[in-house]
This record gives sequence, C-alpha cells and structure tokens, in this order.
Amino acid sequence: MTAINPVTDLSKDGDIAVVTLNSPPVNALSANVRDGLVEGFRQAKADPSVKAIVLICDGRTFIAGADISEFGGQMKGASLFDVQKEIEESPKPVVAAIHGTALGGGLEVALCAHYRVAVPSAKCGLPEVNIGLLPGAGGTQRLPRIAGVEKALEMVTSGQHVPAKQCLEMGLVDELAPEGKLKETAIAFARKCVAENKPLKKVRENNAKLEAAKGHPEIFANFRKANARKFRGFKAPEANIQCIEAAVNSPTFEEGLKTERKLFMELMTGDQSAAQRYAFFAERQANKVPDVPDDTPTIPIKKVGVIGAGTMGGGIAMNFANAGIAVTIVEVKQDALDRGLKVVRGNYERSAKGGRFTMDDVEKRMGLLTGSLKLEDLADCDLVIEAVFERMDIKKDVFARLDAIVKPGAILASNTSYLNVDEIASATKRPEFVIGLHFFSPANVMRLLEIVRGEKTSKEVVATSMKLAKTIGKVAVLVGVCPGFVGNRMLAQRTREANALVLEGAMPWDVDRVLYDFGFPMGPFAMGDLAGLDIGWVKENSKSSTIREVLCEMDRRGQKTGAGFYDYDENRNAKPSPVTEKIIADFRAKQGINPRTISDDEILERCLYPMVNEGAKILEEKKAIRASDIDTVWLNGYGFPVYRGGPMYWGEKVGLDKVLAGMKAFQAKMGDAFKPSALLEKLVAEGKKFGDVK
Ligand code: 3H9
Repeated sequence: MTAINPVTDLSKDGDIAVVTLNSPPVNALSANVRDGLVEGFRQAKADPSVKAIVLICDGRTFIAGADISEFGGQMKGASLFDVQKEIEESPKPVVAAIHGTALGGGLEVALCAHYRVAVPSAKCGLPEVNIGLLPGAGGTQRLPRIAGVEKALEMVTSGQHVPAKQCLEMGLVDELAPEGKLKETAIAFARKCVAENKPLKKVRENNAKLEAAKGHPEIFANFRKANARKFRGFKAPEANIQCIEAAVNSPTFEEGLKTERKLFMELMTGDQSAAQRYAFFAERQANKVPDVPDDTPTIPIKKVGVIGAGTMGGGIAMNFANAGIAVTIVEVKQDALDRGLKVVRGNYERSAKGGRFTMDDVEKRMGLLTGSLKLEDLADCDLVIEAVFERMDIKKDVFARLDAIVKPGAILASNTSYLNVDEIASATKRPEFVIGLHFFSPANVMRLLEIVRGEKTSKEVVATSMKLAKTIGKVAVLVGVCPGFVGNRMLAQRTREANALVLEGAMPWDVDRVLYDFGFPMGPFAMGDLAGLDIGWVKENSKSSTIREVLCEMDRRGQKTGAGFYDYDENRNAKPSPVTEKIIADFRAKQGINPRTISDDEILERCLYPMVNEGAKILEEKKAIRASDIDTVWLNGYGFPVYRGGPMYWGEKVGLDKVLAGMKAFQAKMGDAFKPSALLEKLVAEGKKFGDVK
C-alpha cells in the first residue's frame, strides 16, 4: 500500500489497482481529495503491471459531493475536471465501488468511471438543487445520457437519493455487490472487464437516450408546468432544467457542458445559493451544544409513552413507530383513543398507497403502537411526552401524576408550544429529567423539533433528546424557556403587525400577497383560515374585540366552514371576501380609525423587522445558542423561504443598520412595540453581525 497523500492510498490486488479515499466525515472532494485522486490514478495508470483500477472509499460513505465549505473561496489544487479526465480517459478500465451515498460531485466522478458497482444500501443522487446549485461537473449532461431525460429531470430538480436497486434498473449502476463485500466484488468485476476485454464505456458518448427526447420540447414544458408550484421562487430548478434541455439540444457534449458551466457559475455566485448553503451548515451546526459534548452519556430510549391521541399525539407517536420504537398512547376515553389510532392507520395507509412503503410496513408500524386508558401503563417507558390541553394547571397535574408512575431515570417531556417548562418541571421531584419537546403540526410531517432546555434539565437528557431527534428524522434546535420559545415568540411579532396593518388600512389579502411573494407558502390570514380561526376562541367569552372574534361570532371560522377571512368555493379555493371587507370597515369605524393606503414595502418591513428584532432579543437573553439556530427554526417550522436563509440571515442581507433605522422610525410613529433590542443597537454601533455574538 502506498500513501499518495494524507487522504488517498494506492494498493494492489494482483493486477488490479485500488485507489482508496479516506477523508472523513463524508469524503467530500476537497483540494486534498482531488489531488490524491489525480495522483493515484496517474500512478496506477503508469504501473505496467496494473490492468484495471477500482475507486473505493473508506468510512461511512462514497464521495458525498464537492466540499461545500470551499465554495465562494479561492480553489486550490487539481480541479474536479482534472480528476474526471484522469478517470474517464484511462486506457485501463475503471470501476467505482459505491457504498453510503454517491452524491453531487461524487456521483459525477463515478459517472466518469467505465463501470459502477454498489451495495444494495447505497444511494446515488445529484442533490445540488437543495443548496441552490446544479451539478456543475457534467452531471446534467451525463445523467440524462444514462438514465433518460425524464428520470434525469426528476433527479436533478428533487435532489432525491435513489436506492442502488433502482440505480441498477436505470443503468446508473452495473452490478450490485453483497453488503459488506463491496471491495472484493468490485475487484472481481474489474478483473472480468480485463478478461472479457469489456469496452471502456464513456457515458458522455452514449447519445441514444437523448435522441429519443429530441424534437419533443413538450417534455420540458410539461415538466415545468407540473412543478410550477414546487419550484416557485427558486432559481436552481429552472437552471437545472435548462441544462438537461442543453444536453438534448446541443450539437456536442462539450457544448452542453458549456451551458452547464455558465449556469452553474451564475447560481454559485448568486444570493439564493449562498443562503441555501448557509442553511445547510446552520442545520448541522444546530446539533452542537457547547456545554454538552458529543461523548455525554445518553439514556437508551426503547419505549415511548404519548399522552393524547389527538392530531398532535397521534403524529408524535408515528415518528417513533416509523423509527421502530414501541409507543403506548394514553387517552381518557375509549372512543377518542379509537379515533386517534384510526387516523394514524389512515395516514399510514395513504403513504403505502402513495408507494412510500408497503402494506406490511403499515402493519409493522401499527404493531408498535399500543392504546391505553391508564397512565399506569406508562410505568416502564423510557420517555413520556404529553400532548394534552395547553393549560398550566392541567400540565402540572399530568406531570405530578407521571412522576409518581413512571420509573425513575425516565424522561418526562412536554409538547407545550408556549408554557414555562420550569414551572411544569416543578410539579415533579425529577426536574433534571424534564424537558420540552415541541413538535410542529402535523408532527409526522414537519421536520422541526424545538427542544426546550429547562433550568434544571440535565446534560444527559439534553444529549438524549438531540440524539433521539436524529433517530426520528427531525431537525432539532435547542432553545431556552421563554414564552413561545424561539418560533412562536417571533411569530407573535408578525401576527401582531399583520393584524395592526389590517386595522390601519391594508386588507388581509394584501398582507398575505406580500408575504407569499416574499416566499412564504401562505400569508398569516390564509394560514389562520386553514388552521381554524376558532383555535383558542371561546364563544361565551367572545366580545367582538378583534376582527377574528367577529368572524368567529358570524360562524366564519375558516376553511372548514367555507368562510373566514376569505370566502371558499367547494374546492377550497380562496377568494377575497366582500363580507370580511365590510366587517373590517365597520370595525375600523367603531374604533375611529381612518384607513390609509399602506405600501407593500411597509407591509413587509412591519411584519419582518420586528421578527429580526425579537430574534436579537432571544440571542441577547441566550434563549438560542446562535443566530443560525433561530434561522433553522424558521426554515423548518414556519416556511421561511430557504433561499432567503432565515430571518436573521435575511436581516443581515437587508443590513442591520437599515433594520434598526426602520424599527426606530416605526417606534417614533407607533410606540414601543418597535423598541430596538439592545443587541441590535450594539451590533450596528460596532459594525458587527449576529455571528459575532458569543
Ligand atoms: C457539488 O457536489 C457540486 C458539484 O456538482 C460541482 C462542483 C464543481 N461538503 O449531514 P451530516 C459535513 S455540491 C462539506 O450530519 P449524515 C457536514 O457539514 C455538493 N461538508 O451527516 C457535517 O459536518 P460536521 C453536493 C460536508 O450522515 C458532516 O459532514 N452534495 C458535505 O446525516 C456530516 O454531515 C451534497 O449536497 C459536503 N458536501 O448525512 C451532499 N456533506 O460534522 C450534502 C456533509 O462538522 N451532504 N458535510 O457538522 C449530505 O446530504 C449529508 O451530509 C450526507 C450525510 C447524506 C452525505
């Protein structure tokens, strides 16, 4: 074995050379990796005793892509194209051996090998679109040549990781290796190439699948149309489509590559990709808790209890069953329990019908769920999560009872979205085992989990919760105890301003349109209609004191009643409502408000600047570890457009000085709801950014 450089080795198995990469954590194509590959292949090719070459990776995965952290900086060493040329033009057959994931630049390297062998658990994909990019090393030109135009369009615009078996079917992989036997299988395959004198297949020369799409521009038109909603606001999907179009319509492979290069550079230097790359690293950074090191002991979680079988409780339970963890769901009444389990089954069956898993899997998952009417049945759980009514006295009562029932050493968690976790913990004799696990609705779908660390929560319980979040596929963000935590606390600012704007002269659909155009999936009023305007509304106490109350009193309770802020047709399409308009006009008149014209800019600034300001307060009070954690909350739980990076990132893009000046101007006109946070003032005075806050 020869060490080519610190991350690359060259060894031989008879007449087969093996180039092995070992660059943890994911063998990303950093300068060292690129240099090692070029040199490794040069030496293997120069050795006359070598007849074929295998490229394989150590560690948990094949190459997971270009090194994203290098983007935007000065590139050093060999280029990715140099690497590809060494491989593709090799006069000796090259076999790529894939395990883990071959992603982005990693798959683009593998596509330059003459053959590919993979273990069944491996996955291949071009996920660049998720960081606002396109595959910039020939991926958009080679993939349609091997997988066909339709499949390629789907893969590059979704970024999906395709399982090896499907890759085999579409020709992306030539042979499957038994699990754990990748290296020997790839070497045997290479030997077969030599023995049978197999051709040195170059994907770039294979045009048959492109020919089939030539003269059919409707393939692209239809694809664009079918995905218009999904791609709204994003630049990268369209650029990816244009590259595949170029693969079909360019006279040569090289011409197609030129289009790919041009569009790649446009995206790479653009704002959207910068924001999406930031979001990628922010999400991973959120896993790191400075005073809870990686080696903190964790509590094994084998059995989970969930209290409440409503939408929230059922959704929470599904997360654990999906991960193979047994769950006991406790309800007060049998019919509520039956109803809850029926909804869960219905959700699973829908997923199975959609092809996400088999009916066997439905039964497996349902088999992990046990219903009960007795809290006592939670005694041997390792973690119990309550999702009961959001009232402190009820929560405290449940926790006191749980404390007496559930075995010592088990974690007691609250799904509260707002209440004081320390006060809840005070109802128990084990406050160090109490934590907030704030799931977002629908809990089986939404990726965000706010983990609320109480004053006394132990490090083990924090570490266990963070690890568990990963097991159940959630993006976890650790937050501190304060009303509404990070997400809802900032949302309250936006909600207040959205309502105030309507009182002052805007219409709900004006506010919604501005926020929708900004990139949110829907505005606050459409959202209210969807969720139901009567959440938290009590008929007996209703005094027509807000427009929302008036709407509820008129039985305009949102989509479910066919009317709320908007009117809805039978397909739930929303239309601005003349009834609501009149309600608003009457309400303003009663309050003596003279409506004024409000600009779109004011709507946006009024809704978003106070959120940035509140985020600054959250940082100041150390209720979030870092600004990027706040962004991660908003990107994954509240539909903040990822191509704008999150509210804190966006605030910096706008300019913190501009946000501060805006807040001051609003404060002068409208009072102290707009009082700038001390941190915002300080950062602007010192010319610093949120990232500088330690
Ligand atoms: C590209 O290839 C462009 C080319 O087409 C053209 C170029 C000209 N770079 O996610 P994890 C780090 S664009 C740098 O927690 P998992 C990550 O930050 C790229 N670092 O693990 C984390 O670091 P830390 C296309 C990377 O097992 C650690 O690795 N490829 C990269 O849950 C572990 O990550 C992609 O977009 C990278 N490419 O998931 C794939 N990837 O420990 C992006 C990871 O310090 N990566 N890191 O926090 C992924 O999707 C997942 O990381 C993966 C593993 C599925 C691979």
